[in-house]
Amino acid sequence: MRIVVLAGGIGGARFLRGLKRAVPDADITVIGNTGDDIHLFGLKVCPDLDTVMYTLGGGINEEQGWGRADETFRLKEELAAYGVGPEWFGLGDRDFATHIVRTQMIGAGYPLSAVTEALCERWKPGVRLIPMSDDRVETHVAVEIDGERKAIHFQEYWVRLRASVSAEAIVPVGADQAKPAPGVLEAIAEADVILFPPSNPVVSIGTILAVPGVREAIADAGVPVVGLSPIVGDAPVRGMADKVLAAVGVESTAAAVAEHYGSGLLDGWLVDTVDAGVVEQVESAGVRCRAVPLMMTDTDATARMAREALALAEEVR
Ligand code: GDP
Ligand code: FO1
Ligand code: CA
Repeated sequence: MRIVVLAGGIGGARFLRGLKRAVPDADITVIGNTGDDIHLFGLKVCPDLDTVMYTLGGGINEEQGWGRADETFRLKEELAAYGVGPEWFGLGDRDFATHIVRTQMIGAGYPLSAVTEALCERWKPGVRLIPMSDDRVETHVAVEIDGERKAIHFQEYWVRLRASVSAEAIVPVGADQAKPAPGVLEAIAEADVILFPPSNPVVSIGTILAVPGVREAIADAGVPVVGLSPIVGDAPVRGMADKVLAAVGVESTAAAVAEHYGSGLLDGWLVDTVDAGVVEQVESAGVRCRAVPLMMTDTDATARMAREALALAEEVR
């Protein structure tokens, strides 16, 4: 079975670990979000690609969900001693190596997709991980700080400000000019099923869908498209997805997120059992819906979620 998954960072990566356990023989292609990418100290950092790669490759800091296990911060401390920041973004020593290799390869002319493939030769994530695009796309957030309106990088909004200022707009800068990376449209066209894991609908999956051609390819693939809600009981399970949903005018409910994707794109939607009350509402909007436990407490629980998503895909096929 060929499965395509559109993934952000932590939610996408953890779901993929369960999906691999649920269907060990499946051929899984992950289309990764690169809108979170940031250039720091002359290096290209790809948080969502790395989160997927480290999580599936066994190198992730499990508690944090991002960055490397057994990490130290000597380099960051030395940079800080020179007054060189940003101090608010925690790049660890082990993680730095990934960004150095990536930046060196890009400088030598390799596209990000080839670089990601090379990095995955070390981590062996057991899936094919492709960035959504080789072209630079950077999510910016329009905010108002002290009466002044400005656009800041998504990481500054998310990590430095912890989404504490109200976001007026979210813009995937460069997306309209970006081309899907080699293999993206092909994987979608050849898929037997397409899954939206419980990733951020705006700044993870929304950014991937903003790359011209991707949304159309998914809608035209003619195979079941099934998503899992990142919103449980009217709040994100983790993080501040409610803030970016508000910025695009979407309520933080499992039903509103399904409606945001739309029945033109989505065939099936899983909500948590606490949200069983919205099943009828989602179905009346033309999306088949089931309520099942959606907390990724461990890999077995996550594998059950993946099996439910695949079962729903068979129902709507
Ligand atoms: P990020 O790039 O690290 O923010 O990760 P993603 O975009 O892939 O996923 C973030 C989303 O995952 C958040 O909106 C969370 O609500 C959601 N999430 C995290 N853990 C769980 C879980 O156990 N169950 C569900 N349903 N959603 C989760
Ligand atoms: N998230 C944080 O909350 N604080 C950090 O200092 C931080 C550093 C960091 C370094 C590398 C990396 O791959 C990810 C990192 N993240 C950090 C996570 C990440 O940038 C965000 O959680 C996601 O991009 C949000 O989607
Ligand atoms: Ca992310």
